Amino acid sequence: MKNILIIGSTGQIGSELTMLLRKNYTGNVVAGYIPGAEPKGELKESGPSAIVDITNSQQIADAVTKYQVDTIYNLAALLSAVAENKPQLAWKIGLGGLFNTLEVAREKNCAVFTPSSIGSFGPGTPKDKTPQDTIQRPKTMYGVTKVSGELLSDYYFTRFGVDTRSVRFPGLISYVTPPGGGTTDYAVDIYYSAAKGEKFVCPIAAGTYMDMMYMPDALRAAIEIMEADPARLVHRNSFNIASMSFEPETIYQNIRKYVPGFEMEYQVDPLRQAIADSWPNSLDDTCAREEWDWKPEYDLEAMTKDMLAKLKQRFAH
Ligand code: AKB
Repeated sequence: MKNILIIGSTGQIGSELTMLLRKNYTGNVVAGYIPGAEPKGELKESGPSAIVDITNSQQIADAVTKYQVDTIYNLAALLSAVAENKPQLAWKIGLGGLFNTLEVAREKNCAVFTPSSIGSFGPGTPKDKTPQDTIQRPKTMYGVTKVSGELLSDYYFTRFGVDTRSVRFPGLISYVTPPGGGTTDYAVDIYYSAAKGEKFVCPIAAGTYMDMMYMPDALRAAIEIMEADPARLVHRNSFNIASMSFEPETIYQNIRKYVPGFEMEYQVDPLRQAIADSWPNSLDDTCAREEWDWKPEYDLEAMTKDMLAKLKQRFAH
């Protein structure tokens, strides 16, 4: 049995991860949320929830004590493009919030999962098959918070023994909760346009490769890393994970196999394009495969079939 707190439970990852954790574990799985982003429907009905603003350490501590939490999933963050427009807030949530979470975890003996990202790398990083351990000098505030978060999480493990673990997520694609303000969001939006029968306006230039992943694989990674045998872990914060790398033309042509008349034009967003250009084309996830048996299940083809089927079903009603 585990008692789990998810901070940011109503976001893109949290809304699905909370439900999966409730299926997998018998203990309390507490949906932490901020006012204005309350859980709704099944997420609200299927388990306990609590107001937990990550910038308020007392609220984190109160939820941990009340529900005897032993594991925290810290999913609070501003995505890359939004963080670039609000760098002070991005730091406050990303790093201030992580510090609050780690302090509560240290005092109350909790394990902590905090996602990092392909955004933790920068233009000086090897672009193809980016190694696990390499140059991390990002140029965005999102990247700065992610690489600092990796360091802080490793520090709390080595200095205080807090069981911190993490993966570097690629762009995550899902039909459930849309992302907000990321650089990789186009790879979600394109499916919505195709399923609705609309033309897609792509904000990322042709030829821009980025790593992407279907949400079921990402959720499994978040759970499996926390279940991994600690004796096998050489790394902790954070593991490269990967399943597919593509550029806009590849995903467009893949969707056209199922939606033949689908149209796309380019209107490149300079902010998102500059961020994308500073990120790797593809990551090498050998360490995750060796240290905790990571293996993705979905490739582009399988993801496209599932995304279009689920979205067409939704828009048919
Ligand atoms: C973003 O685009 O900001 C995120 C990420 C890759 O971390 N999806």
